[in-house]
Amino acid sequence: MNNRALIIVDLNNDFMPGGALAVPEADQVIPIINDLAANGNYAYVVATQDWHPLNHSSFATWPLHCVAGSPGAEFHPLFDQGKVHAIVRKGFDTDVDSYSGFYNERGETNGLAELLKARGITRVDVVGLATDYCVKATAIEAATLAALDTRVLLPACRGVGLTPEDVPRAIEAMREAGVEVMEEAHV
Ligand code: VGL
Ligand code: ZN
Repeated sequence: MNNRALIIVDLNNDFMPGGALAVPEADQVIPIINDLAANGNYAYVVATQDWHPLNHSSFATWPLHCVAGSPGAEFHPLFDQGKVHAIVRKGFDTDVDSYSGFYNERGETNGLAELLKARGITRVDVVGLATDYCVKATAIEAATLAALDTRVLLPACRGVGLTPEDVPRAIEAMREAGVEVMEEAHV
């Protein structure tokens, strides 16, 4: 039985080159992710979407980004949503952020675990942006809180990399949480 889902993290315009919180080379993951979503290997495809109110607490840390309803919060136009079954928004509560697609920083669900459970999903591949923030948090919670067999496909991820150690540290943290970190995306 195919019980694997693809979780596509935060392909919002604001994380793309030229966006408010641009992740280097972020647009390079889009064709890879389009191919993964279309390849028939996944029983379920879900995309998370960073989605903040104008007065969100995240803007103490980060530049204004992914403001709900703004063009920067929309997905990149080349991201093919035709194969996406569900979209899970996160970070919409003013006073609490949610790097993870699963639970916010108060532990409240965004609904992702419930969607996957309802579909009988036991394994997930996590891809998208950013390796050192939302991909990391989503993959770790997938492997731990949601108890899913979790892989991260690195060629389909890009990191913010505020310091050069951030992405390698994120990879190490994911591995320590039981995530299988894959160097290739041909899976
Ligand atoms: C993210 C910083 C702020 C991410 C979201 O998607 O990794 N990073 N909001
Ligand atoms: Zn955000």
